[in-house]
Amino acid sequence: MEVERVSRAQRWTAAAFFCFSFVISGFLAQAQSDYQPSPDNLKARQWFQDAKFGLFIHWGVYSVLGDGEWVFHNRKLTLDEYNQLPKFFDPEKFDAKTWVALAKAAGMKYITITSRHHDGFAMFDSKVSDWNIVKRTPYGKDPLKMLADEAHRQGIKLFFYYSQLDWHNPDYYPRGATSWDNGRPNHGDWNAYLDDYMDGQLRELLTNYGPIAGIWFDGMWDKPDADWHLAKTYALIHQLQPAALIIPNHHQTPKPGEDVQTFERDLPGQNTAGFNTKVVSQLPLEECNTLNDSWGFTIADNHYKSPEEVEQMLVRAAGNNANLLLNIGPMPNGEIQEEFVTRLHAVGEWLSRYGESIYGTRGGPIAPADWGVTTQKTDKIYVHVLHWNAKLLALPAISSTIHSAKLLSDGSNVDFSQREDGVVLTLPDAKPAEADRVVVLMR
Ligand code: H79
Repeated sequence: MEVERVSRAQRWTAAAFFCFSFVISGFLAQAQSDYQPSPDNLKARQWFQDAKFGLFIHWGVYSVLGDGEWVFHNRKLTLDEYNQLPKFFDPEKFDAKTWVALAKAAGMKYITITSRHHDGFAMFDSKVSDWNIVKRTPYGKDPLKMLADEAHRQGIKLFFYYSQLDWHNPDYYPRGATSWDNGRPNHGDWNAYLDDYMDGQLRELLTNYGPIAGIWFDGMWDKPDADWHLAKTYALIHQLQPAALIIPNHHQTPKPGEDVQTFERDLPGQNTAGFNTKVVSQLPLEECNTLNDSWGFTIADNHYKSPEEVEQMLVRAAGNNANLLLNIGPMPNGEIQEEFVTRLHAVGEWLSRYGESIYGTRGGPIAPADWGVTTQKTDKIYVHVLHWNAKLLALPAISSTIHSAKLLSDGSNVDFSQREDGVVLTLPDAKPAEADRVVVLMR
């Protein structure tokens, strides 16, 4: 009898709690449709736009196979096969201090790391499921915790990439465009996947790691027409950390509650990749791209971009009013390969000289073109000459009066003439392997 009464009381408590949380989440969900970013969030957006350059890191149990982060899908592996991978993941060389120091040496202001990719494997200590690094690998530690602590120590911001697409969890059902028969049952609880599993993990990520700069979502394109309970998830994030920026890589126009618009392997609005939207919103913008051709560690990929190519990519992003999030895929032993390290150092060295024309700027007054782009900050317009061989460069009209033109590299004067229909610059010859000739116009 006694037992019965207690359990009835418990049931009532649970029911009341359920109703309460339903009302609260309903309220919060509605709140996102007329989302007003908090003052802290708006400040974070400013910071983000000033930061300009971030390090993207794809690292997971897939790294063991050295064939990219899609290997589970590309080889059509079964769950039983893929479940063996964590046993071989033992990154004894992982050192958070080295990773953070590398990003800083490259002139980067933030790191965005895969907390879990499409394989659903949590690279952090998650209590929501044991499909995680602490429970399943010989390593048994939480690298995201070490990275978060070190990022805070060294003063660099940390974002968590989080895949909404899941090739492992049976509750990711009905499955999406990338599904294959890997041994999952043909049923599952979609609501539980979103509300318990995903939101549960996001709650962990935004509770246990100190201030997190934001969540970078990916994979919604796998089920573009599904109800992703976005309002609820976004409200949860903004409730736990109001300044955290929500950056969704869903390839669609931004939805209520989102803080940054990101473009995969494309400048905003260009859609050379074929899956990005051409709509460019008023939100802060970001382009993500790779330092070689891969996201996750790929042993056969040696198509590394040169430092000059990366510098130009960064400059073109800035000229398009966007950040560059540049990706590396560290090795399964926790080391970052030398080819990445040397290039990142070279870009950092370049930024130590040219950073003034990148950090804290916004897209300039002249439309980006093949010859180059402009950025601007207070009374300065930075003309970035990226691809122009002639002595004279004729720019479109600039509304303000230009008082002087100087080379950023050595402060020497650049001849110019301003007319109603344009500005003509007399350029110095480009030096060998010079990524960018920057002319500073004072208005
Ligand atoms: O994490 C990295 C990649 O693993 C992931 N995003 C970056 C940051 C990524 N997955 N896929 N892609 C990038 C390419 C996109 C492919 C798509 Fe499609 C083409 C998405 C929609 C059309 C193929 C067809 C997949 C879904 C439908």
